Amino acid sequence: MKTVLITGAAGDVGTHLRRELAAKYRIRASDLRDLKEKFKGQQFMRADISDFKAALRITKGVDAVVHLGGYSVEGPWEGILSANIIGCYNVFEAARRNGVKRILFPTSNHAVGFYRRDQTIDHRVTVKPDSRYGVSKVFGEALGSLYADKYGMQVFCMRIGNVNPKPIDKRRLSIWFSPRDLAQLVSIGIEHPDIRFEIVYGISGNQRAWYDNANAFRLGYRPQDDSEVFAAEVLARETPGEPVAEKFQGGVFCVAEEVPNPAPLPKAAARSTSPRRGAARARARLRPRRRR
Ligand code: 15L
Repeated sequence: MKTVLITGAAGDVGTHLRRELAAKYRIRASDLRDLKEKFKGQQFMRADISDFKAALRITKGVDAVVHLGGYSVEGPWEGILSANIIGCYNVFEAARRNGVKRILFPTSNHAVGFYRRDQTIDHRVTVKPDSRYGVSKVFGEALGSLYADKYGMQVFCMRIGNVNPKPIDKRRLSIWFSPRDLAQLVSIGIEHPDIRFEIVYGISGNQRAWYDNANAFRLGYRPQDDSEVFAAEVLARETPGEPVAEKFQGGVFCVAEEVPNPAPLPKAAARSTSPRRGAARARARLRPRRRR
């Protein structure tokens, strides 16, 4: 059985993944915070990845790293710099020094969030980040490319949409990623024999997808879920959003200086992160307002 390090293991995505992969891999879970949910047999190592020694400690003796750790939404530059730029570098470099060949990097739809919603994009498009957070994900993709070309590491970048048991709004109908499809794609990233450097989209088989996910399908990904089964329910509660946020795939990340994490679902958190409310907050913060 392979040993897989999951950084950011206490977060929502990390928790879904640990639950889904519990029987398949020996999981080493790492985070700054305590784990909200624990699964039998999973080792926990507390670490702050912005500290290189800590990154060295957690990457020792594993077969693969799923590097979820970091700042997961748009926010202040200092937080993104330390967690997503310095922390990401530390994890790649520590893995290399520890002889870990395979790294799965969950990048984000926000690396390409300034593509319009009427466009279909594949894994080869020029990046168009929609936020400082999106830029940090582009940094991680570029770092992965460097470590693949220069050091022969095997790097699997998943531009993740939104992982949730159900899609939470209209935008997420296009980028929804069910926990079991996440687990399938991550397993491909861990197991596929021919990974050198790949970019795929981390979404379910959504009819409303904005992505041509041919690269994931080529590697064997066969999503089991499609957001369409939730479409009527989701659209019934949707209200018109801010025009710039509505025009681009990245939604409110395209206008806001800060975006709260939309998970967990549904209740208050889902309501408080609707594009309309997020955009209203964003309008108040924007200096100067960007027009497109
Ligand atoms: C992301 O990249 C975030 O990590 C996640 O919290 C969501 O905001 C998601 O994008 C999204 O676009 O819904």
